[in-house]
Amino acid sequence: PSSIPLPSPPLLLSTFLHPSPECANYIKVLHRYNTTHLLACGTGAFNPHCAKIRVGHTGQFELEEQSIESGRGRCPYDHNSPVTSTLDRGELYIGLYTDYWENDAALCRLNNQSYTRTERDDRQQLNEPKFIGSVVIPDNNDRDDDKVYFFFTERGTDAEGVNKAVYTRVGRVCANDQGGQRMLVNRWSSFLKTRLICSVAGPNGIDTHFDELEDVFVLKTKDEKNPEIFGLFSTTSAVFQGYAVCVYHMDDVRAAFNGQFAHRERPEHHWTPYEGRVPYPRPGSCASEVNGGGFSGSKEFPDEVLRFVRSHPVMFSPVLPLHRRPVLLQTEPGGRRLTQIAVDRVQAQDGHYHVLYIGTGDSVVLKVITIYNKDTDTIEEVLLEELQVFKVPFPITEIIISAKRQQLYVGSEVGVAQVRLHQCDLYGSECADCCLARDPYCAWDGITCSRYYPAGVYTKRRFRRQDVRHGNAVQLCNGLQIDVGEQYQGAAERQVYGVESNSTLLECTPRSLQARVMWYIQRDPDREEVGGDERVVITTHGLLFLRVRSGDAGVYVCQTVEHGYVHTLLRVTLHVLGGSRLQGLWYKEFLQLIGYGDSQQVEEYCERVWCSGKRRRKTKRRYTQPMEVGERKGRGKGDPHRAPRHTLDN
Ligand SMILES: *[C@@H]1O[C@H](CO)[C@@H](O)[C@H](O)[C@H]1NC(C)=O
Ligand SMILES: *[C@@H]1O[C@H](CO)[C@@H](O)[C@H](O)[C@H]1NC(C)=O
Ligand SMILES: CC(=O)N[C@H]1CO[C@H](CO)[C@@H](O)[C@@H]1O
Repeated sequence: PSSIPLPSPPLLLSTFLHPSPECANYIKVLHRYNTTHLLACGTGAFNPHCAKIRVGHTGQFELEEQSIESGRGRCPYDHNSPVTSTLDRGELYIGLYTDYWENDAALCRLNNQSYTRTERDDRQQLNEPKFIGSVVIPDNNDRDDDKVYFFFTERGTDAEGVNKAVYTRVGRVCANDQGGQRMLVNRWSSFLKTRLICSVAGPNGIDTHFDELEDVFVLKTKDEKNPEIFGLFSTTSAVFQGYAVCVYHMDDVRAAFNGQFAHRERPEHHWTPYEGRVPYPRPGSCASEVNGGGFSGSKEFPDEVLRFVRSHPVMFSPVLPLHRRPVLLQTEPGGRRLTQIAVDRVQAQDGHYHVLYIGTGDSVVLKVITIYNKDTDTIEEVLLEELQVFKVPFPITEIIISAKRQQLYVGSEVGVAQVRLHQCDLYGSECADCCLARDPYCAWDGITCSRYYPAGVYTKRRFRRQDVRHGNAVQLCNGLQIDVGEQYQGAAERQVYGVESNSTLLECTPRSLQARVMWYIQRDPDREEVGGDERVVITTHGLLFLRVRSGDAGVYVCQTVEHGYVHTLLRVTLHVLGGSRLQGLWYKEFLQLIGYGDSQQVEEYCERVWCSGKRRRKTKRRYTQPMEVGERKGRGKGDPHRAPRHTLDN
């Protein structure tokens, strides 16, 4: 091909040109190689190739023909084959099946001079792995101590063939590992691995483990030595289907690798901590100044160290997640399949938050925050938005955040979509709506719900109202708009005409499903709550009179209560007309009769009575504006599956 299409995996553009989809060139490895070039490797119809692509200033891509070379060992043959790679200081670190038959799984480093990898056919090192993620993380300021971490799943190796359980692993090597001199030539001399745990405690004391890693996201922080690691897991249990997100801190990862080695006399024995003497330098450590500088490279390590690391690649302690449990859990039967995760760190007025973007099997991206309550040791999930990214349901295969552009790039087999990280104006035009949304990107600036910037980013910022942790709109928004008691500023006024003995609906739909609706009838000077009975029913669409009576006439107030915030949505004046008086009257004549000569009000009345279906659609669209692609759904709280579902009904 004269050009390798972007962006990354899996790419189907060329399927249209080929009779068989397998023969397309799927780009499986794509990295920024240097300031001017990208490195891309594709399956090339079971004939992997790599090439450099020049990136022009104006965004055009040009394949360097002379740079095309074999991609064997750098790209799988089959586009369905799992692969992960990361490029650091010109070196490519990659986990993949290197051969056509997918017998040889390896974690490798490639550069122009050398090729270092895991041992072939060593099931202790890798056993039917599925590669998910990889990242280079420094340990300290000595670059020779940098470690490469690989995230993958593999089968347990207990008693050959009996235990086929899948475990999630984090494995690591020294970035500067050159292998051994006499043994372990071109093989890692520092490869170690341990288990990543993501589980919930069961009522019977048996934990449910989420062992199948689906995706991993490494959130870089200012301290590059301590990124936060987010794992999206599923469970393969026969009785229970679910997903979980667990967060890991580097302290805990390092503690596991600095802990005891696991040891087993024979494959059918249990793992125990290795109690014998551990050789020096400690197996798995790097040849660096920090480690004493006694070895200029791994080729100088004593054979004893290499032999030990070869026979004890597993650590005894697993890595436990933050708070010892998932931050997000989805265990509802028939719930959504979750496929991808990306995380943005957002500074809000009351601290910083992790906004999780979770891709599903049906083209949706869930935007969620999780809030840990130290006092109760509980985690609250708040679903902020549900973004239908593609119109057709396809699994999300990639989510990339651009902090610079404040955009999300979402990939699936059908294409790539660009979605804004936040669209604060969709939360409504009032302070309370903005606060109750609890979106850390958004705050009430006195006029609109708009992007929140921490103090100092822009000078002369107005006071911003935001409360992500509690969504306490009463405290924040009172004084801006007094909405309790007898004052109803901002509430819509409406007239409704009912015909005696016929049914009448006083329409009032809250913006959020979590809000509780209350109805009052004004009986000067007080008001009375409408309780509802067999004749008057409180429905989700409003107050329904099955057979309205003349005594029902009056002023009705529709209020919602959410997080203690009372919001008056509507004041309706209900007029009840005697059935017999209507006979033989044309509606305009009738209105004139009761004193509504005003033509605008007549039109309104017309619309309400005769065109009510149309009108309802108009008001609904305010909550669900179509996106650049697909649609953006409203907000909600708690479990993603109890999220409000505002549907487009036109
Ligand atoms: C980037 O790499 C390409 C391919 O090796 C090379 O031709 C180019 O000169 C490099 N650019 C810079 C700025 O080093
Ligand atoms: C890679 O190595 C080959 C042979 O040793 C050499 O000809 C080539 O210039 C090297 N390429 C780079 C980018 O260093
Ligand atoms: C105006 C109107 O809709 N009137 C109806 C009220 O209900 C009675 C019986 O339920 C109907 O016969 C009327 O047509």
